[in-house]
Amino acid sequence: MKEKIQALRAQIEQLKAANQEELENLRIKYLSKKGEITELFNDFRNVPNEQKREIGQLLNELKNMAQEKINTLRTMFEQSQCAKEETDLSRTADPVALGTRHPLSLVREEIIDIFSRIGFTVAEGPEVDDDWHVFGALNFPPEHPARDMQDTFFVEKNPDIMLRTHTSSVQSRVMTTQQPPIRVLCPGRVYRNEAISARAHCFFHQVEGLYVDKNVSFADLKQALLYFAREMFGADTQIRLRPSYFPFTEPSAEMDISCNLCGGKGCSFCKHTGWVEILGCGMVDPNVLEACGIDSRVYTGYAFGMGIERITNLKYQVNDLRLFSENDVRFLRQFEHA
Ligand code: 2NM
Repeated sequence: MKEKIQALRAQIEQLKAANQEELENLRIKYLSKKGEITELFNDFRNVPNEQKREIGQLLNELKNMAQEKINTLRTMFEQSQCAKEETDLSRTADPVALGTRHPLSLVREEIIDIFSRIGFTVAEGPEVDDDWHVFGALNFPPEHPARDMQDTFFVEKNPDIMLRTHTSSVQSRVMTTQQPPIRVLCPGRVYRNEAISARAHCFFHQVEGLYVDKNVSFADLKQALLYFAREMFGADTQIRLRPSYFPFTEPSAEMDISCNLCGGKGCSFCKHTGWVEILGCGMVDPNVLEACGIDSRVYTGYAFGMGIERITNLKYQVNDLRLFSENDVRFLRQFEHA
């Protein structure tokens, strides 16, 4: 009996289990109803009385020791199991894929940024407006072709309510509610009734600028636009102004910049002229100032307007307008770091 107990002790001291199943088998082998240690307890009856005290003690020690050994092994397994399953709260989070800014938003913000550095603030207004704010106040005669059904979207066939065709409608609003000095930038979406193609869309985006004060001259306009062109397209950029016509300005001009792709040498983008058109501008027609309640004998002003799509095309060579409204993520993701 004593030898058996010694042998079991030695065995149990060396016990190892590779997994919880093996451990359970060991428990069964030694401690279950038919286990080796339990069997020894059954044999205990046959131990002579004078040895019962000593053997009993050894047996109890053996049982406790086996129990302890199995318990330690079990906690070991449970702890490593926990490490596998439990959420590690100290781990850094999985990166969340961020959206990207739309190229038109990037360019709009850049334009606003550049003009805000020379004192312009932003004004916004409704996309649905009335005839007076879109055309009447801006010196568009009643028969002007821009008012035609073919160019303007009217709301519910009402000839007085329409989708704005330019953001100057916001500027007529500003001029009727504020007295000079006025220096505003009006970014926004405008609508024109056109068939959709690579070069035309039924809506696009504009930024228009307006400066009204005493002694505002064409030279001020030219200098502001030169500053803008160089901030936007680089310090080497040249500008030129060509006479033009707009109902709300007199005189009017269109501005070209030296082609920013070939540097003015001539390429297919500038059709080998070295110049590309980027905006329209002029001195605000006195009729516009008067219509809005500004004294044209005291104040003069300049105004300009540009298409954000056009500027974006020049900056990023996006030459199909449809890309801007299709939301193809392969296109949009290219502006992730712009
Ligand atoms: C352009 C070209 C020329 C313009 C005029 C006005 C206003 F409200 F003062 F009359 N705002 N914007 C203007 C002038 C816009 O866009 C090509």
